[in-house]
Amino acid sequence: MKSNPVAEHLSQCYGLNDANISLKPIGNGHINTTMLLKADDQALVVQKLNTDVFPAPEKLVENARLIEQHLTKKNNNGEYDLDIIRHVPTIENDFLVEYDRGVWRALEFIGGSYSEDVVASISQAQTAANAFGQFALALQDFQAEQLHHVIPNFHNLEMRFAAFKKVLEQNPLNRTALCQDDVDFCLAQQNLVAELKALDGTIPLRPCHNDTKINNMLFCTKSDNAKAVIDLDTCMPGYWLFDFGDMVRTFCSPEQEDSTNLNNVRVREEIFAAIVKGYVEPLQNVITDAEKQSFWLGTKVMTFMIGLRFLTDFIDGDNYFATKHANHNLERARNQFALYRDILDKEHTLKAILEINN
Ligand code: ADP
Ligand code: GN1
Ligand code: MG
Repeated sequence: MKSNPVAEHLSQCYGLNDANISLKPIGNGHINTTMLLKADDQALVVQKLNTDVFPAPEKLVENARLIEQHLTKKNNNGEYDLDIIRHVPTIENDFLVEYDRGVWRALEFIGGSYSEDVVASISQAQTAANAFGQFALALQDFQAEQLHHVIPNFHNLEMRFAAFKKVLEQNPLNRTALCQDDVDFCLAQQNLVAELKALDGTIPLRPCHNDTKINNMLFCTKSDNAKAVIDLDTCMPGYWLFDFGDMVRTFCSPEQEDSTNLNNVRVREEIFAAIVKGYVEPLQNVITDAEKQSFWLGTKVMTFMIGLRFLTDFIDGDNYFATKHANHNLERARNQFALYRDILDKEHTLKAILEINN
């Protein structure tokens, strides 16, 4: 079967037998274009990197490979049990391929696995949170200063507000008229900036994953155990509250991140409890009390901040996140704000689960 030119080119670059090539999209990532390249019994995950988001792809690959090497050492010492996402070089020993005005990289395909967009059960939440905890523990002694800041200020809420206000001023497509209530709601949450800043110096900077969405975890098809933490592109120094908060944001709601069924967007408290239990267990000997206390702020900040980023992108004309239809980013933003509101409503319960005194 003759395949498309991209598939042919990539299979040549990576030395795949190009007899029966196929190239099919996999996953629901918002940034890169992720495809499964198959040839006979070989398979590679190939990704066209979004160079607007990652303008220096070679730095992104350097970062991910450093982490890969660190995790491999841990694995060899019996200190890390999960599979490790590994970059695959071309036959010329390059890690990036420029083709058709895009930049591609290849990763080993982790077979016998699946990812989820919505957490299906309490045990699944605990399993995934525990795996992200194991990942955090394994990176604890990784010198995070070695990492390039591939996206500077990634979780800097003050900078995210500045970007939002700039877009509001420009209002390039006059979309603010469609979302004035959402805009006002966001502007009323600016107190979170000071709350977050107040933590500086009170909790350690850690090597963080920074994108602990449920679909950045691979589960084993046979056992349903966690198989691999994936999407290491935003690993940078940060606070563990970011990773905790992003898990809450993406594990707790029974609805997809872009669901418009806002009546059902809510925090499932039992899932929240499972995240706390799963994540803290591997970190119990290293996590500080202040860090654990900061998880409440992480819960609020991460859910709100991604909503703010979706709304910013909507007003800006959908230039950052991949969208599937008009208003997709607005729908995502409203979904995240509904979740954030429910988090605020459940403050007492969620803090009690975190064992924070009110
Ligand atoms: P993005 O940066 O666009 O989010 P990801 O690296 O998260 O891209 O990949 C998107 C999806 O592709 C994942 O959610 C997962 O379903 C699938 N995937 C990615 N890498 C692998 C891999 N090495 N093996 C198997 N599936 C993978
Ligand atoms: C993006 O790449 P993906 O889909 O795993 C985004 C995250 C957001 C997330 C929202 C590099 O993650 O920061 O939280 O969408 N990644 C980048 O779903 O911006
Ligand atoms: Mg991803």
